[in-house]
Amino acid sequence: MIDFKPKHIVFLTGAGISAESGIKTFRDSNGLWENHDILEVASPSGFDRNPELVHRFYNLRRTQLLSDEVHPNEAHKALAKLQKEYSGKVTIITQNVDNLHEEAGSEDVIHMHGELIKMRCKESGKVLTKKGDIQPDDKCPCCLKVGNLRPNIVWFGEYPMHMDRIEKELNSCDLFISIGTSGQVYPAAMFVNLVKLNGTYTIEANIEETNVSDNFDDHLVGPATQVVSKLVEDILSIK
Ligand code: BV8
Repeated sequence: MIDFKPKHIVFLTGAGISAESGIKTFRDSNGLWENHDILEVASPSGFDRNPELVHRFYNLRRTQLLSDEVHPNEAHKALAKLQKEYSGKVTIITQNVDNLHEEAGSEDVIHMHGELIKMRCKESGKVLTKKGDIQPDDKCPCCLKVGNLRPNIVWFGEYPMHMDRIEKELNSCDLFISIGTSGQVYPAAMFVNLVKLNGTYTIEANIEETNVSDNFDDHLVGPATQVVSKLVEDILSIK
C-alpha cells in the first residue's frame, strides 16, 4: 500500500466509477450501447451516415444523466473530499462523459473524451452547454446553420482532448490511481505505462482483473463506492 506522503496524485477514472450511480458501462453493454454497434453511434463516420440516430443516442444518455435516477455516488464524493482536504495536488482525468465528478464537488476535472452536457459547432469549434435534446435540424446558436451541431464528445478515431495537459500531469505525479476502467480504450490504457517510466507508484481499483492489471504495483478489488472511500481515508491519514 502507500508508504509515503504523495505530493501529486493523478486519478484516471472510467465507466466503473459511475456504474453504481446507474450508468451502464461500455463493457456491460458488450460494446453495444442501447443495442447499437459502437462505431455506428460513437464514430465520425457513424455521425455522418446517420446524424439522427447518433443525436438520439446521446439525447437518451443525456436525459438519463440529468434525470432524478442518476446521482454522484460515494466514490465520486470521496475524490471530491480528497481534492478539498489533501495538502498535496490532486488531479482527476476522466474517460467518462458524465458530469458526476463535478456534481460531487470536484473541480478542474479533465474530460479526455468530452462531456455529454456540452455540444460543439462543427465550423467554429465553439463549445456550448446543452442540457436538452439536440435534433439534426437544430440551428447552431453560433453560426445559425442547420446540421452544424454535434455532441462535444471524442468518438473512436478522434484525438482525445487536453492531451498536452494530461501529459504534464502524468509526468509530474508520484502516485497514479486508476478507478473503474477496463484498460481497453487507448490512449488512456497506456497512461500507467507512461507514469511507470518516472518511477510513479501505481494502483488499480476495480471489481475484477483487467487487461492492464499486471502493469500496476498494487490493486484494490471491490466496488468503487467501498474501496475508494477507504483509500481516501487512508491517504488523508498519512502523516
Ligand atoms: C485515438 C466517448 C489517436 C464516447 C469514448 C482504429 C481506428 C482509430 C482508432 C483506433 C482503432 N483501433 C483502436 C483504436 C484506438 C481507439 C481504441 O482504443 N479502440 C478500442 C475499442 C480498441 N481509441 C481511439 O479511437 C481514441 N483516439 O486513438 O486517437 C491517438 C493515439 C494516441 C494518442 C493520442 C491519439 C479515442 C477513444 C475515445 C472513444 N470515446 N467515449 C461515448 O462515451 O459515447 S471511450 C468510451 O469507452 C467511454 O468513454 C468509456 O469510458 C470507455 C470505455 O472504457 P472504460 O471507461 O474502461 O469502461 P469499460 O466499460 O470498458 O470498463 C469499465 C470497468 O469498470 C471494467 O473494468 C469493470 O470491471 C469496472 N467496474 C464495473 N463496475 C464497477 C467497476 N469498477 C469499480 N466499481 C464498480 N462498481
